[in-house]
Amino acid sequence: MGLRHPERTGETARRLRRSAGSAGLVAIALGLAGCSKETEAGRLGMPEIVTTQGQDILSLWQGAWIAALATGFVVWALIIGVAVYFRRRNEDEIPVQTRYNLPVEIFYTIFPIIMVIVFFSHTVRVQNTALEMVEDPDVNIVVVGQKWQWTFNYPESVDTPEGSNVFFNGTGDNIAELYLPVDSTIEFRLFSPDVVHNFGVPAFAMRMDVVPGADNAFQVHTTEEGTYAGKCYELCGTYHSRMLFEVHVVSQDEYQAYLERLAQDPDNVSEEPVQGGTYAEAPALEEIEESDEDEGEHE
Ligand SMILES: [Cu+2]
Repeated sequence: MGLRHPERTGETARRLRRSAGSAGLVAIALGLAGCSKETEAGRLGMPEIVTTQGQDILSLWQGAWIAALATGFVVWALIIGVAVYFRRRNEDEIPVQTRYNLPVEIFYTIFPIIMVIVFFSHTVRVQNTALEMVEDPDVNIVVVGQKWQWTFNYPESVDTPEGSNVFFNGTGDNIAELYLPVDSTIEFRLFSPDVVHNFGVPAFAMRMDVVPGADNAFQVHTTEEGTYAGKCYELCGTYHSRMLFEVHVVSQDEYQAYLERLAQDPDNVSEEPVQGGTYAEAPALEEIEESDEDEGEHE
């Protein structure tokens, strides 16, 4: 072991840059290899996604992790590498004193800004695709989030003397169930008569605020049958934790059978979607028709 002369640190710095670069490449390669959508580890903790909109969101999630890990590996390599390569090797040695290094300063200002722009643009792109709405979805669901459960309305879905809307009213003891046909585009119109809730299904990778007085809506295209958990994603109050529900994505026949089963009890049937609170005076269907007229805003 000889003395480390200051003029030899240029070579060391080059070695350091090379190792940091290869650590980053290894991280990206590992990330790409491990990120299938088949396993939970590959999905980086996300559940299996059963909507087309959710697939884009899952890809964004995986891409963001790969980019963050690659950045992490480069940063960790630099932190550890610098500590090892530039450690004091001799009592008499004074290391090279670097300051006002303009290229380095420009690099660490510009590069993070570029990274933020890239992350931001991908997020906006995916958000816009996920929130795209088609003119006439296969199924309209009027969702009501109220303290402390959900009501799911299926407007114009049955033909009985009591009306054409069937609904399921969830309670703390009997959590709400939502039936949806598979391979269909579903539109959720969200209403709240009291406080801000948030309607979301992890397996759809979609959720949205349910705001009193606001006409929020989104669509999903279901791709796989199954039973999935749903919840309120907004800390809405005392019994927020009770706002669980269950989503059944079923075949077209099972979906029709469920609606008919629901309609057998006149307590589950009404003329208009039931919304409770102030919405009792403003039927949801009118709002759906109104917002269909100015659908252009969504495009
Ligand atoms: Cu809630």
